[in-house]
Amino acid sequence: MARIALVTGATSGIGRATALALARLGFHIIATGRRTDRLQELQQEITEVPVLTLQFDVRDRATVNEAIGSLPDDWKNVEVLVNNAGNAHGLAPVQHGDLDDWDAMLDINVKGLLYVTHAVLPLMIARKQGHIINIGSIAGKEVYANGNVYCASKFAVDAISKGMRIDLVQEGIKVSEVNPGLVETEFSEVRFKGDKERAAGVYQGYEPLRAEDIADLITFMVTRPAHVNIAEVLILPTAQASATVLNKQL
Ligand code: NDP
Ligand code: 8X3
Repeated sequence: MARIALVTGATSGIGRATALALARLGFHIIATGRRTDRLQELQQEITEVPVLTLQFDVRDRATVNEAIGSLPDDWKNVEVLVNNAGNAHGLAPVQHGDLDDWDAMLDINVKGLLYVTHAVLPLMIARKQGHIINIGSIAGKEVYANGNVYCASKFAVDAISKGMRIDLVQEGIKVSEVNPGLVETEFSEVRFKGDKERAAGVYQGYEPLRAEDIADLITFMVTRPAHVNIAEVLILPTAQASATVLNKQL
């Protein structure tokens, strides 16, 4: 039987690299995101295994359920779910916070992850097998200045991951959490609302992680024997010691 992996946020960065890496392992890929053109590009790039794309916004509960519910029978046995879709929106002190940014981060990073998981779980529970990998962050371990709500969303991912691991242990389902430090993706461009120069500055003066580094870690996690679960990993660039301590050489 085909092994199936579903990756949210596969149109960019960590999710895209993870979809490519899991395809190289032989997983049939369900790639999701909002940008249809990017999903199609990814589908064309992966030639070694079948790829099914689902376009939905993780904030929209009905659409999430409809999309997962629409999976053809031979795509329903999702073995690996990578809950990756998410972003930071803004970087401002709480007294100057933008309410739309707050809604976006809590709705996408927290509720979106829950909606997708809720839709996929029955398929895993029926088989008493599965592996859920949640992408948290160092921001879910340490709060930094102006990170307030983004950090809260990632602290929530940390709590939800721990809770899922407890609740799903009797179902034979592995739950893992990957907490990256600084990874050069479109993340900062989204955070700074398209300001490419400001976004590029985040990654100057040191070597940040690449999306492929996170995909490598996920490859390692999903290739462990059935009795081994890598529950939680903090993965940083060598130049990063904490959320705020960085060896920048500018
Ligand atoms: P990118 O901006 O490159 O990718 C974000 C992905 O999330 C895109 O594929 C995007 O797809 C998807 N996404 C965003 N909003 C939605 C939505 N409402 N519905 C569906 N999909 C959505 O950033 P990264 O690859 O860096 O981020 C991936 C994850 O890694 C996030 O959870 C982020 O918080 C986390 N992370 C990132 C770090 C970094 O330094 N880059 C460090 C630690 C954690 P589309 O726009 O097509 O919908
Ligand atoms: C992304 C890393 O440090 O910008 O979660 O929050 S950071």
